[in-house]
Amino acid sequence: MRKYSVFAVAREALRAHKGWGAQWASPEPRSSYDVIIIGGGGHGLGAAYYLAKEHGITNVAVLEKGWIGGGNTGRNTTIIRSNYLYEESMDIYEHSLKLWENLSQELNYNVMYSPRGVMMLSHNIHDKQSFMRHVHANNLYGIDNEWLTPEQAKDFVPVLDISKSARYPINGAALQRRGGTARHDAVAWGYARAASDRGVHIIQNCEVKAIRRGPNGEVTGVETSKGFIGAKKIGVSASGHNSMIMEMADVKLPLHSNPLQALVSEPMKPIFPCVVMSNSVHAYISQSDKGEFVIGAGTDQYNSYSQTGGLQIITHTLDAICELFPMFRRVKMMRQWGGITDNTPDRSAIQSVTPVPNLFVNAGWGTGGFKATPGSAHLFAHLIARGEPHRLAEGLTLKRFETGRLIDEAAAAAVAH
Ligand code: FAD
Ligand code: PYC
Repeated sequence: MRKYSVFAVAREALRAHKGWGAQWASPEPRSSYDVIIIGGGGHGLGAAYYLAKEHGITNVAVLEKGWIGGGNTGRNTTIIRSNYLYEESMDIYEHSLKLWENLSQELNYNVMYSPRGVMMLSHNIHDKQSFMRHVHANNLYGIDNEWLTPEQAKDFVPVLDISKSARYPINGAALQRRGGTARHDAVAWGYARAASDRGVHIIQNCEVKAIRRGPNGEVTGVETSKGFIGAKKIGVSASGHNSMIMEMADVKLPLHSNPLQALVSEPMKPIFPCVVMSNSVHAYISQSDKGEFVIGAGTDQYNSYSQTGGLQIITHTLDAICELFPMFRRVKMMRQWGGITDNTPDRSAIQSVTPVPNLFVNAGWGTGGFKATPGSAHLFAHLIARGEPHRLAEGLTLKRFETGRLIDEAAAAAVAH
């Protein structure tokens, strides 16, 4: 396998041509804004779009230290689903899934949302009990999720080996048919263009280095690589780096950052109709519209801000894929890359006011925040505009770490992260 980073190439392209998305980027920032959002990923750009569209707040800047969508938004494996166990999770992920269903029309930009189904393989009685619990919880909450026998699973994914002699035999599967995939960087570009059309400034190559505070502790602006920019309100949405940025305002968050990797194969003819995940074996795979198999690896167990990850993690993942799908053994892998996830102790996100007046945070989406992008952005905009959480995000505030009422969405990524 060749270790080759598309991001190195992209960085060069950015330097040479002022970056992807340059057509929507504002060249220089104003001296101050009503709202600054730190982080030009899907969540930050989406929040800016909804601030403008739903709250009439257009004097907004999104500050991005690199190029928009160059963080986890452009590095993930694009799995979209809402089959979570707890109400706090189901609320926001189902809200998000509903927004995905109409997002291309909403933004007039094809985000290639493809509800091709997300199937979770069960290999043993523990898996089965756990997935059945999810199926029942989801159905009671009005969310689609169904249990399939091995034969029904094979009908849906003909290349599945359901023989008893398989290395990891399958005793059934849970299927969310409305789940699926989307084109990740299109989401950033779609929100960027739509936000820009409404007057939002998108400022790339603008790293936030410090948060300035006024006499009552309230935020007054940020020191950046392009100088000081004033702000009445600041929303921090810088996945992987949130704890570092919040420390600039003396707020300590319960987060740790870990690398997470993915890889894609050479393109093949269409053969794989949906997303298949196996928690017990830790492997998941789908096929992109270009024909590449998209494969996600596990999280490195050590904390790091490096966007690479350990080689042994991906070789383990490929072992698992080859055991589950022996027919893929001779497929060549083309590219590998990593992102940095920020993770909470209960594997659920944080969307919250903070002890610092007019400073808001959207963090802790860990290995599963791509699917949350529209929902999170929509509810984060509400939080920033109104100063209080939306009903659907009430469970995600920092309060739970004071009271100890954690959510414990243990299988948050549906694979063993
Ligand atoms: P990002 O896109 O990371 O945006 C944050 C931005 O903040 C970055 O662009 C960064 O450059 C910028 N920034 C950081 N520091 C500063 C600063 N000081 N100043 C200015 N800007 C700054 N989720 C799923 O739901 N499904 C999946 O299948 C899935 N697979 C994944 C696979 C991998 C390999 C990885 C890494 C993640 C995966 N995720 C998945 C998680 C998902 O990618 C993230 O949760 C989500 O993309 C976070 O989006 P975001 O907009 O918050 O962050
Ligand atoms: O959230 O489904 C998910 C996921 C799978 C791999 C990474 N995230």
